[in-house]
Amino acid sequence: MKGEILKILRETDGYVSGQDLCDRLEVSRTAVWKVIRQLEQEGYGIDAVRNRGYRLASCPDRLTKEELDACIRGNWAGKTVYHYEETGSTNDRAKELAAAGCPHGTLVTAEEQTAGRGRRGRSWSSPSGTAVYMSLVLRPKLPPASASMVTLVAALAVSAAVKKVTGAESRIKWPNDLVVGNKKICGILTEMSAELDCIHYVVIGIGINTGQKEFPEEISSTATSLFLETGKPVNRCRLVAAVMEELEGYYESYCRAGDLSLLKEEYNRELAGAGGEVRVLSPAGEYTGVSRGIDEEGRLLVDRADGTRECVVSGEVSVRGLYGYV
Ligand code: BT5
Repeated sequence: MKGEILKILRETDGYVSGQDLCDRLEVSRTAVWKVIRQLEQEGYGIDAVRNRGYRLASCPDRLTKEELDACIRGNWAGKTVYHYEETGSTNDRAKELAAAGCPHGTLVTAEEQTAGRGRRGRSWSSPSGTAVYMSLVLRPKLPPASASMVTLVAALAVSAAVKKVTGAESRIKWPNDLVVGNKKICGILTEMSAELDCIHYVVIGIGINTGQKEFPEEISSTATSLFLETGKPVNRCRLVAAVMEELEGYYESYCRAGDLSLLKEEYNRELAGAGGEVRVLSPAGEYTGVSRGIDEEGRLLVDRADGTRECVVSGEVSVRGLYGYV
């Protein structure tokens, strides 16, 4: 009921009468009053005025299930939310839920991760309360080879959501980072469970640096947060909701085409370093070339000095600008 009351308060411009809340939720006045007290204890500012009712004056900067349920308005992405105050990795929780049969679009979020992961065993700095950690379960009806494209779809969605909610212009560093200026604000980790010809599920894990004022020394020269870039605090709940909303649109384009042909142009417009020189670091060796953007399968096209074109598949490769991280 807490979530429903929050939702009504949020959607109402001005006051909602206590009676109105009772009628809509079919509960007693005392029950409503108890929930209002609970919300106040959690840091919500609620104006209560005799004969007028209740009005939401301010929200705490906390992610809670109730807040998320009230903010997320899409058709399927984030319809079911599992929120943890603290967990090892939201990707691990999402994988457990997916293996147990949770629906497409189930979202897992956390206020803090104690074992946040990047790709290939790297770690993701996940302090409490100052960033977004979320993982979404998807069940695409596409062959397993298509799953890596989901990372690019998610990058487009996060970039659009960041722009909408904060005004910040981020760019995509192929395949799974978002950068503002030359520093990373978001990383995406896509994991999958599949058989040879069918995907059981895909989990997209997204970490967005929203409020950090500083970073651990080892990443301080490559990492930044939206707060550091814009000088303004970010409403994390709205950001999560916007990512869900954007993702629905991009994901549907991806599924309709079965590849990125409908999204390629937009992705390439958002791509950092397109037309510039990059260094490709792969297990087979290192080479440089000019980045020409992605093809419809999400591979990065790199023209080498000898005139040959490489189609770089994400996975074992890293791409760096010649003069730094981007
Ligand atoms: C990534 O890996 O960028 C994917 C990160 C995915 C994190 C999310 S949070 C929710 C979900 N649950 C998880 O456990 N993970 C996902 P990769 O490209 O391998 O980059 C990792 C590297 O980024 C590290 O080795 C550091 O150099 C750097 N790094 C670590 N934490 C960072 C942070 N908060 N901001 C910017 N850079 C960071």
